[in-house]
Amino acid sequence: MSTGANRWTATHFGRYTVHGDNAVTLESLGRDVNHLEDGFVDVQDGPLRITAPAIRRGWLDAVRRGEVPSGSGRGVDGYVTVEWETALDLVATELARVRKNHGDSAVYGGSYGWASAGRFHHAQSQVHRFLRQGGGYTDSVNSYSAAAVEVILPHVIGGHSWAFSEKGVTWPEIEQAGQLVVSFGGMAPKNAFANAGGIGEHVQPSWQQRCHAAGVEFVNVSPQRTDVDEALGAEWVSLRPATDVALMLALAHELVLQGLADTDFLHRCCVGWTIFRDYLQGGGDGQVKSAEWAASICGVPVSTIRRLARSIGTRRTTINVSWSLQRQRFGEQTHWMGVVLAAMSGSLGRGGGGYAGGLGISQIGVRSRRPKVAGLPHGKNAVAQHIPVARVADMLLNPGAEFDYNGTRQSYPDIRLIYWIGGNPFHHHQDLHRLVRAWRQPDTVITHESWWTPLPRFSDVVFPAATSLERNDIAIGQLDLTLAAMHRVRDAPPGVGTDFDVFAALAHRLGYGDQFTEGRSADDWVRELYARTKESLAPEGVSLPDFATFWRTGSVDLPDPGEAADWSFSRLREDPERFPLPTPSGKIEVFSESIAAFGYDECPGHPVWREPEEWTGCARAAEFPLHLLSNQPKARLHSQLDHARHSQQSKVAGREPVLINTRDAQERAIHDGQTVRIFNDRGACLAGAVLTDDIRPGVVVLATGAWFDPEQPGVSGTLCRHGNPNVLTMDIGTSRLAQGPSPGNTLVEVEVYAGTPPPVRVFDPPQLEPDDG
Ligand SMILES: Nc1nc2c(c(=O)[nH]1)N[C@H]1C(S)=C(S)[C@@H](COP(=O)(O)OP(=O)(O)OC[C@H]3O[C@@H](n4cnc5c(=O)[nH]c(N)nc54)[C@H](O)[C@@H]3O)O[C@H]1N2
Ligand SMILES: Nc1nc2c(c(=O)[nH]1)N[C@H]1C(S)=C(S)[C@@H](COP(=O)(O)OP(=O)(O)OC[C@H]3O[C@@H](n4cnc5c(=O)[nH]c(N)nc54)[C@H](O)[C@@H]3O)O[C@H]1N2
Ligand SMILES: [Mo]
Repeated sequence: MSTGANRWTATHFGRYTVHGDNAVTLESLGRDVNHLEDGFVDVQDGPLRITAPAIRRGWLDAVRRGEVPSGSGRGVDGYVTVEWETALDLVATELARVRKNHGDSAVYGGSYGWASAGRFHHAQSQVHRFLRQGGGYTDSVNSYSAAAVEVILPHVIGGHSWAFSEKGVTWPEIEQAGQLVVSFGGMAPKNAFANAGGIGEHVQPSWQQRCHAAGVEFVNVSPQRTDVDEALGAEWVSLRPATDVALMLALAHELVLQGLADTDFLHRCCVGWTIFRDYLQGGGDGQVKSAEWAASICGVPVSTIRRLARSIGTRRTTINVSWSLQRQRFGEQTHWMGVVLAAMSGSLGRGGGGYAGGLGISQIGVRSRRPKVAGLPHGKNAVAQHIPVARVADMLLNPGAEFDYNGTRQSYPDIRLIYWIGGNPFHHHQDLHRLVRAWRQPDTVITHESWWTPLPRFSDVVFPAATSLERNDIAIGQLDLTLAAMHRVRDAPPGVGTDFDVFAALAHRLGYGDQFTEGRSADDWVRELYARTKESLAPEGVSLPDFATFWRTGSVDLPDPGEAADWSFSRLREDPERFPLPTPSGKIEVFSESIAAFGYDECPGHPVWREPEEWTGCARAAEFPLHLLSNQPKARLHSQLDHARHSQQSKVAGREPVLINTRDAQERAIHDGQTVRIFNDRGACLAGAVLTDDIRPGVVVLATGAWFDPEQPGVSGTLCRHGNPNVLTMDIGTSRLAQGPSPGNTLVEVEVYAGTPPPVRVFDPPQLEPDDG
């Protein structure tokens, strides 16, 4: 496709002008440059680039002997490079064998992950379409990001699983009428660096500034001071991790005591208020949810709780709950309680206040929706079976076992083949040693990757994938208005193909090639998706330029579609009978009959405080006294580009930095910059110490995303030399309701690493042998 003089591309973290030909440089078009793209171009041809199909030695030998392959050498065996035709034939045959002998549900295609920006080459869309057309597969539901909210809030406020993010308070409203934003888990500026699908405009920081300038005050309730932009002058309420629900309950109790609870709204627009009020006063568990009670759990002074309650009850307040709070045991409770606190505050359904789920993350708060832009159709999945996404290791280890999810009882399928592209489970999943064991169960694991990240090192067949700089596409981010052209600005290295190329070739071998491609090339599809977008926006009075003009100018700004008209909290407040919510009662469910009927003690009919198994208040803390937070990394998007310059520059003595409070460090004789060992009874990793007073004593922070670097691959409990926190986290669902991930409850101990630490090896490319057979 011809591009004219100027060329552009987009990533999840920005939009760029591209200079040069093949040897390109990227110039950020963002106003707030975040540097996440630094080094992206350099790694295109680096030593870790995968440039030929590669097959695990043990798998290849078994298949060539006509045997069913075993997963026991996964993560340990070396790799053989093969011809494309060889790899394609082997994979087509293996897919057909598994489907025929074990049924379509034996294929796991959940393939969770962020992949890259681009609507057509979106890896998950490609793999889902390919596997659906081939007969279907076991899929996953919900996300690692917000599983607990996605499942609980449809019961409480109604709507689809992500309706909470469309119905929350926005910055324009707060600027106009808001006075206070109380943010549980803060709104860390770095979390606005990235947005799924792209960021056309980096406006999150400027919106926050505008609200600050308009006189809005901010409170950062978090173990970390830096979780709110320093320029906002926020008050820091430092609390013990994983205790927010106790604090919120005490705030609720104080609102009642101080006569500030909005009883008119609670009676008219909510159900179950009186049951919940009894609970606050000790009903059910005999415990009054007083400020004194919460202070002893959360480590927040009684006077602060009382004062904060008064502010919340007397000012136009947004109760913002970050998603990190629900990536914890009983994470469902944090956002349910956030909604209830907002309902009590007097601000819900009045402009500029109420509940927000994740304000400050990506583009959340900037607007309510994005315009409809066409993507690659997935088609229908003939297999109905699915799992909550974070239960993948449970599924692989326990085929046939029953599990609970959102009021249903289901059983795990027996997975024989995993097809996973565009994600990195060896970054994102909890308790990685358990995952390694689980991952060995299936016969076959297939992936496509651009680099030798941990996932291909645990796969049997690896196809070399073109990067987003090597494909034409169109992009738009969540809650974004910029439809962006992504120009193919360099040639893929010889031997590399796109995900679409792989699937088209496999589909042809399996007899549904024409159905998969519909006779279109990749570039035809990009034009087609643009045409479909243009057509679907026309009835709304939006007239897009023709494709050639769009492609030449690089982007088009679409009009803000505004709020969805289906329902809103303000209309609920106005007249709950005329404007009901899409919940069973038509009101906000402070008490949910549906949830109560599920009979889950850890998630009963109204929000409750339940002590988690792991927090600094439990007996385990005698052995592992520090609470580990594994938050999103500042220097990258998850594990993406960990090998590139920007992430590499953030390392301390070559390892992932771990933040330790100065006092905790002194007690352990740890100096700034030293290599430390972080451990518990699930695993251990090395990291580089960074001493700070910006985190609460007793808390350490090791961001996610350092490439998993096991010292003895395949050996349980082995040291990760690099600093991946998921060797330490626990792999248990949030509750039987949502079964979301719970990395937020992790206790560890930290010590100076004695002796010479072993070098990080994960950035060495694996040894590849030529095919001899
Ligand atoms: N302990 C702990 N763990 C967590 C979290 C936490 O807070 N704490 N957060 C969780 C959250 S919220 C999330 S969303 C997950 C994120 O987990 P993931 O989304 O799995 O992480 P990424 O590193 O973005 O993985 C994307 C991979 O896809 C590859 N890729 C990119 N584009 C393409 C493409 O076009 N084709 C192919 N074939 N591959 C491509 C990249 O190289 C990269 O390896 O992590 C979760 N894990
Ligand atoms: N730069 C960058 N930005 C990103 C991403 C990335 O990888 N890199 N990932 C994106 C994705 S996929 C997602 S889902 C979002 C995630 O957005 P979040 O889930 O909100 O992000 P986190 O960084 O995990 O957590 C935010 C903060 O919560 C605080 N916190 C942790 N536990 C507790 C607790 O128990 N109580 C309280 N009060 N605070 C706590 C921590 O100090 C942490 O810094 O971010 C997105 N933005
Ligand atoms: Mo996420």
